[in-house]
Amino acid sequence: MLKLLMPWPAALIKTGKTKTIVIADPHLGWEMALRDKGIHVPSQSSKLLEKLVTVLSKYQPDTLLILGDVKYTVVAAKPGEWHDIPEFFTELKNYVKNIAIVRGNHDANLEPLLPESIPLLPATGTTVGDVGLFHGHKWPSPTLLTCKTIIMGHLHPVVVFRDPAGFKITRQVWVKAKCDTSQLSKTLLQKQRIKIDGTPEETVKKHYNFKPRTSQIFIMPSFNDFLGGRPINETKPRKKGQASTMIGPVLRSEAVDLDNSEIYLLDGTYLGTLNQLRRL
Ligand SMILES: [Mn+2]
Repeated sequence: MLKLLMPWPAALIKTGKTKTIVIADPHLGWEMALRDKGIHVPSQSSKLLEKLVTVLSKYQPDTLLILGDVKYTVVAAKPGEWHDIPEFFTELKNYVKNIAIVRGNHDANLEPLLPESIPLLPATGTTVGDVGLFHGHKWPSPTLLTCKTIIMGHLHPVVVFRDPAGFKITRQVWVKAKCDTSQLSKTLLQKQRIKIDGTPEETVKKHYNFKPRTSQIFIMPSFNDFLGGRPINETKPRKKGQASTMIGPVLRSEAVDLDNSEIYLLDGTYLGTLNQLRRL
């Protein structure tokens, strides 16, 4: 069972035995990059920790899964991160038994900053019950096709509105899109260099011995609300035969119908479809 934990940018996945909280893109240490430019922003790590502890205390999961981009720097860690990140996880361990991380594009060389008990899972993703999870900058593993629902991060989706006075309002959002099972199967098989024999679904069945089921995808808001986001209603609609301007291979593929995706505010308010919001 999957539940979006409105108003938190977090999701809960319950299976028969397990309870997992999922968050994405905390980007710890983002403010340090600003400091290099002379803009002083106090460390946000303690605020993020407090927010996360509130969610963990309320739902008491046995596992916390972070869907990539734990840190801000892409490759090397900055001196501040050597302090903030280990401390963040050491403190978190007081509130949840297991923590796991799916690698994002900002998580190179993250290992030395993590307590040994925290596994770093590959960017191709993992599954929890009937939910497949991956960061979003790379193609997921075909194994995720066993799941009806896929969740990704990486995009940091926001919508932007302008009022007549020219004021700009930016809000973090959840994106819920339909996913074409056959098209996604086809693309993932091609990425694995597997020759399609019959339909893509039949080929998945033959090679992996399961029936692909993925029919919807959620794009999570970033857990760090201090960060900027990608204004998804300022992107162009997909034109037939043309690649979309969205980031990440899955969203660029024809498998995900972003134009008709449903957009929700963090508090659960339904705003409309992406196409409707583009007209604002
Ligand atoms: Mn990312």
